[in-house]
Amino acid sequence: STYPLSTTITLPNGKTYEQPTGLFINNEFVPSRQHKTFEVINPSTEEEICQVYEARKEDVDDAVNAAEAAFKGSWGQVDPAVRGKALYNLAELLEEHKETLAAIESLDNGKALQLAQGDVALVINYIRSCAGWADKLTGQYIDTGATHHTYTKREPIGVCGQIIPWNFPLLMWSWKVGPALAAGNTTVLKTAESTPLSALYASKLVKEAGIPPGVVNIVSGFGKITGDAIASHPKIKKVAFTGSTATGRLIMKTAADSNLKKVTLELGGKSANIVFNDADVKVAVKALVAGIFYNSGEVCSAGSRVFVQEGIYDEVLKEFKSAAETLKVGDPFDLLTFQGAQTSQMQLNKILGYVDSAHSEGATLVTGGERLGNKGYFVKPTIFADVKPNMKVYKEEIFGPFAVVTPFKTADEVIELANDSEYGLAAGVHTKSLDTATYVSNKLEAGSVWINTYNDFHQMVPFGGYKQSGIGREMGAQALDNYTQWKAVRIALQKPE
Ligand code: TXE
Repeated sequence: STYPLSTTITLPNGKTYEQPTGLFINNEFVPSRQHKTFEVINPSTEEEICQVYEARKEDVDDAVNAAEAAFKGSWGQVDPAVRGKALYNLAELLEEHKETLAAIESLDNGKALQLAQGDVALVINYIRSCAGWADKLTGQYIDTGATHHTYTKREPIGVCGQIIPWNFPLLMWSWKVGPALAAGNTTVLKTAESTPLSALYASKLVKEAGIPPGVVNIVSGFGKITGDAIASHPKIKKVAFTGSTATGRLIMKTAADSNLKKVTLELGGKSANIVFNDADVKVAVKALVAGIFYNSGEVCSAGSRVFVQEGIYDEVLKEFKSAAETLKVGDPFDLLTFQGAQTSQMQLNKILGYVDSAHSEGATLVTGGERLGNKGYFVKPTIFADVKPNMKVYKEEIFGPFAVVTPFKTADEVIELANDSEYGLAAGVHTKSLDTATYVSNKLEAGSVWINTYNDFHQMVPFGGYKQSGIGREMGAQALDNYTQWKAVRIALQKPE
């Protein structure tokens, strides 16, 4: 028996919707060639939501062929304003469907519905922003003297492969699809195996927006099979990846060994969130909470290493503890919930493993440090203090609601501590002094520095990593660099008769 290409799902809020389950190729939902499906789990209940079709190499080939035909057809050639209009239509449709999209995201990922609503708002803003970029990718005239007429133009790269994670499924879809399409590329995107649902639902809107067949193709599937088929594909000219540093490294190797496709990566982090003696404690603690408990700590830029200057160490720790203990953790569909479930059993186990490690290495448990309940992947907001730079929990990305707190004395000392990491994604600085904020942010090796705020995203602000946290920037003007290549044209001039 064949699994249906669409299934009715009843959401925890009682509403129902139609969830597509096929692969999305050429603007149609289709079963995979082998007709294999895999289950999608609700992380709050550990029950199956539905099954979706699993793409294998031959399905990726189908998707790439569709994307290549679409690129050679109208999409890569059309007046860019037409692409802009289609993306604008898509933003409008996402807005119309925002309640359903947020609910799907919450159901599939486990995140609190109020946070999923925030994700969807940024998705809409970002797709709309990309619509505006479509007709603004201009080149330059270069004066090389009267003998030549020389200009540059920005051209799309072609078929892009995009591989995304499970912590912000729809937001990562938008960061990938938006700029790729604005610049005239076509795409084959693989969602994460634990969270395939929102991108499939959004695919219906892609078609409705008037984006032609083959421009966006979505292949649900696993990393080693579907992801590898993308990274190694000879017809894919560029791969964009968000996920772990280990997998990013592998994708870069595969890209090099296949056809040297261009690579952009957004990887892990162990970001420093630094509080100085002169900080407004209330504002700083709010930013510490946003840094590590927002999205259940499943944020690449999570402020997971908290540094507090000695003079207010005890006070900040006390306030941070009490803030963590008053956060509402549990049912994502309760609109008062701040922290929902971790996305998978694997992540839950990983976090609890780090709790054991912190205990055995002698860190001091301040709060949390255990699973909440025994159904669903919930973890109590966790803080360990007196954490030393040689401990595993200080060095490694945990990707959960798990902060490590370390005291420091001087600005130079904390800069050195913060930079002593293979990662360099983000950092936070909390102070009322303009001198401190500027001095420290200039010296931090991080792609984003938030001052008196944290995890504070905007569609026009570029985001990406220093060091082993990545290559390239997403959002803002910089995202278009990932999806365009410069062509230089020189025309030798002869004087007419
Ligand atoms: O990541 P993977 P996982 C970190 C975080 C987390 C850890 C493990 O610390 O605990 O990574 O998570 C696809 N070729 N981050 O195992 O493997 C995979 O199917 C091609 C941080 O889930 O990086 C999924 O679509 N693709 C991060 C995507 O890569 C492959 C977000 C991410 O999975 C592949 C996620 C392969 N060989 C995890 N193997 C962030 N930067 O926000 C896997 N994939």
